[in-house]
Amino acid sequence: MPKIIAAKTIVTCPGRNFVTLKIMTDEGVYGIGDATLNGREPAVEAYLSEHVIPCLIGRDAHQIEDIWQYLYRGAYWRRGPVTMAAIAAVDMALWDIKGKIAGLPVYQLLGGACRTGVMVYGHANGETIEETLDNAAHYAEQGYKAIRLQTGVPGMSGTYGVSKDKMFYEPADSDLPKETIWSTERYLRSTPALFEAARLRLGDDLHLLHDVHHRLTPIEAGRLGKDLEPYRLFWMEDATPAENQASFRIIRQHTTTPLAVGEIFNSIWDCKQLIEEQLIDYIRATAVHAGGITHLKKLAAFADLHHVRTGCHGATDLSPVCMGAALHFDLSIPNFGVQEYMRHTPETDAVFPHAYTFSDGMLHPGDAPGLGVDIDEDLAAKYPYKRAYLPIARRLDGSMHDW
Ligand code: EZ4
Ligand code: CO
Repeated sequence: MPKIIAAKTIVTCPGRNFVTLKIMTDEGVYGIGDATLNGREPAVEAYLSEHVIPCLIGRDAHQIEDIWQYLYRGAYWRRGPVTMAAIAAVDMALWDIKGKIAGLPVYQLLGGACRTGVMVYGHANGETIEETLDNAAHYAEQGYKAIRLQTGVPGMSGTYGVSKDKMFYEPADSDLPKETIWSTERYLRSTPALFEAARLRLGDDLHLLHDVHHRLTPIEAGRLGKDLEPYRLFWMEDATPAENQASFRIIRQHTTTPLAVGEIFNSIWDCKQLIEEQLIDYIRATAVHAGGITHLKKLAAFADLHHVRTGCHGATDLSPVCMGAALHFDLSIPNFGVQEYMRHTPETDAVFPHAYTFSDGMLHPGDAPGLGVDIDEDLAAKYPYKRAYLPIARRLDGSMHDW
């Protein structure tokens, strides 16, 4: 058996913060896992160093499920993003090790490929509709088959999803949370016009997506979904905060626009009702924030029984290690829907050399043994941690809203 002899965390900031766990075995094979929790990176780093790594030493690295159960049940305090990101990092690293020892890419261990590649969606955005659609056309030229559209709400600076740099979007850009303003009325008025113009200019073949980013009440979301129906969206994402799963019944009663939710979920229990009652169409839980490949596999199997497909979160705060894990998972499950793909900067790609490649609107994890993603520790050490927080949003009267 490959015995775990050491493990360590690596924190680096090649443009943004990433926490990576590296597990070493007595056979000389190591594995890596992503443990990045945007804006709370040191909390997961401490959880791993203080509470997880000491428990791993001496264990059989092949016992992925048992180690998962040990960390989940053994903590007594179950779930939560910090705990689940830490467990996820261990899980990814162990799949990486198993793949390297077997000489197989992880997707082969998960049952093999169900498709030739993983359809991804890119992010097109702009302050104006015209600018957003210029960007979308640029994505279409690069071969993307699915594009998320976000545009500035007139009269509101700092709209979610709109970035100054057209190819890279990094919302965690401030030492303390930046304050933005929000008006539901203005947003509900301006958004349908974006999709009307998009269909006119981009045609009917592209999949179009939109992220509401937790801003609406259920009845407001029902209204937006209805207004967007003529433009046949692939999905409307995070229409309302989802702590109250039953609230999605209201949205469902009012619109046939497909619904996606779950990038902040950390276990199957966050979406049990959403899936069981078929209140959503796509579940967006990710490997890093929802307990790794092992837990996502269970979640996806449960979702498959209820006609729910996957759409893993893939923003830049999920490291290339998580992207690698997601692609092996996406390739191997029957009910894959789409994978979010926000490209990392060249600095980040250099710190995390990887086997996954993009072509014709699809990503493929590659055939390197394990996850096919590595970390250049010398380069990582050149970029020390820098505190960076996501913004907050306030309504026009100054009260707090959901960002
Ligand atoms: O705001 O990843 O769909 N993507 C998103 C992202 C999230 C960030 C938060 O860490 O909603 O932009
Ligand atoms: Co989102």
